[in-house]
Amino acid sequence: MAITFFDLVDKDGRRYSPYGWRVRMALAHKRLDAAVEFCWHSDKQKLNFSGQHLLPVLLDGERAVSDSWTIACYLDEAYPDRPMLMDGVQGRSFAKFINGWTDTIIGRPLVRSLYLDILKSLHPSADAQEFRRRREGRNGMTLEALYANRAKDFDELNHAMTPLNELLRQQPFVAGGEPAYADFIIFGTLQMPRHLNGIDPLSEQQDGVRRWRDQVRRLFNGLADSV
Ligand SMILES: N[C@@H](CCC(=O)N[C@@H](CS)C(=O)NCC(=O)O)C(=O)O
Repeated sequence: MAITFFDLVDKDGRRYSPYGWRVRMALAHKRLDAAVEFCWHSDKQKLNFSGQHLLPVLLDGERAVSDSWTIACYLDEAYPDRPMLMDGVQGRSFAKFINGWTDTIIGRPLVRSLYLDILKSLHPSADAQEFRRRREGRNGMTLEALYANRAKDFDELNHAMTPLNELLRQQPFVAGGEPAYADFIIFGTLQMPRHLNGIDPLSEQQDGVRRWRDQVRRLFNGLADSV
C-alpha cells in the first residue's frame, strides 16, 4: 500500500522537525518508501483528515497515524517482517523512556532556545503571530528573552547528556551494537539545530555522543544530510 508522510517544511524548504526526522529515520530503517507531502506550521486544513493539527502524520493506505511515537509503534506492528525499530516489550519500554527523556530533558531547552530562529524561517503561509503567542504564553517569556538564554539552555542540555555520553563511550549505539529507534529519537532532536541554522549545541566534552552522531549520520546512505 502507498505511504504518504506529511512533514514540516520552512520557507527555504528545510525539514528540521525533530519528530519528522525520527519518522524519516524510522522509515529508512524499515526499508519503506513514502511519498512526502510538505506542510508548514499551522497548516491545519491539510491535516484535517488526521483529526489533529501537528506534524508528522503518516497516511498508510486509508490509515492515518499521527505523533512520531505512535507512528514508530505502528510501523513495527504493521510491518513486523521488516527490521524492527524496537525489540519486544523491553525494547519498546526502553525506547518509550528515551522518547520522554529526550522530549523533556533535551528537547525542551533546545527547542525554546531556537524559537526565534524558527519564527524567522516560518513558511510565508504560516501564522507567525499565532506561533509567537502560543510559545510565549507557554514559556512566560518573549522569544527574544528565550533566545538570550541560549547559552544557559545549552549548558543544561550538555549536563543532562552526561550519562548518555558515558554510555556512548562504551557502545556504538544507544540501543546497543546496532542502531534502533532509541537512537533515532535522540538523533532526530539533534538534527533540528543542524538543519535550522547549523548551530551545534554539543560541547567538546560530548566525545561519545559526537562519535555516535557521526555514525548515525552515515546510515542509510547519509540520509541525515539530505534536505
Ligand atoms: N508529540 C508529537 C509532537 C509533534 C509536534 O509538536 N510537531 C510540531 C512540529 S515539530 C508541529 O506540528 N507544530 C505545528 C504547529 O504548532 O502548528 C510528535 O512526537 O510527533
